[in-house]
Amino acid sequence: MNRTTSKSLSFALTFALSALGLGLAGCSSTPTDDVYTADENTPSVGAIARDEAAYPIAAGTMVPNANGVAVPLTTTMQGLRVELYDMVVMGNCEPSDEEQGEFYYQIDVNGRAIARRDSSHTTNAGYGESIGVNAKRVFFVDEGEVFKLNFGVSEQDDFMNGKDDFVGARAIPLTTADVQAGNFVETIDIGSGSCKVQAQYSLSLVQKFIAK
Ligand SMILES: [Ca+2]
Ligand SMILES: [Ca+2]
Repeated sequence: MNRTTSKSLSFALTFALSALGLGLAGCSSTPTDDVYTADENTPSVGAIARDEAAYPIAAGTMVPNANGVAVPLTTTMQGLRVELYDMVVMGNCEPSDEEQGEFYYQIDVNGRAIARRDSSHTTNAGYGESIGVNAKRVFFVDEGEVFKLNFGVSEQDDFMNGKDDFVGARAIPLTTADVQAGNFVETIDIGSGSCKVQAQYSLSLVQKFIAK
């Protein structure tokens, strides 16, 4: 996984803001969604991964596969779009219902992050409130090829409250057969009881296979 670009970008941004005398101190809402692989950081493959390319894409064009690795598009591959939406807090993982939890997470496809907030960039949300997630990714797979959408969510606690709460994890195996008609949004529970969030995602087809 290559974070060099986002790190250097973040460094450049920090430097620029510091130069302006603004600084980033206390800015806990720094978005860390939209993490890209090395191949997805190249202009042409990146445009496809970000869903900014025009369809249909011709066979032979380098496209991102489910791992975010550039491969030549074959006539049997299909293009999919995974979209992630805000997660709703159903239990704040704190001693009191009145408090807000400090959430961080990683959502990945086949182990490579497509949305991430680390423990130093938590987002605060209480019961019924939303954890902002806004990420989408396009990639190509063959019919029947299984890829896994993985959700991992944690909630941060200070030293008074012991270690962080692990809200939960879900691994969802998907194939092109899981694409539903229309803009169908799937809802899943992560965690349980007083430490639980509800995540939403959609899977849609951006390009059918070229052959047949
Ligand atoms: Ca907690
Ligand atoms: Ca907490």
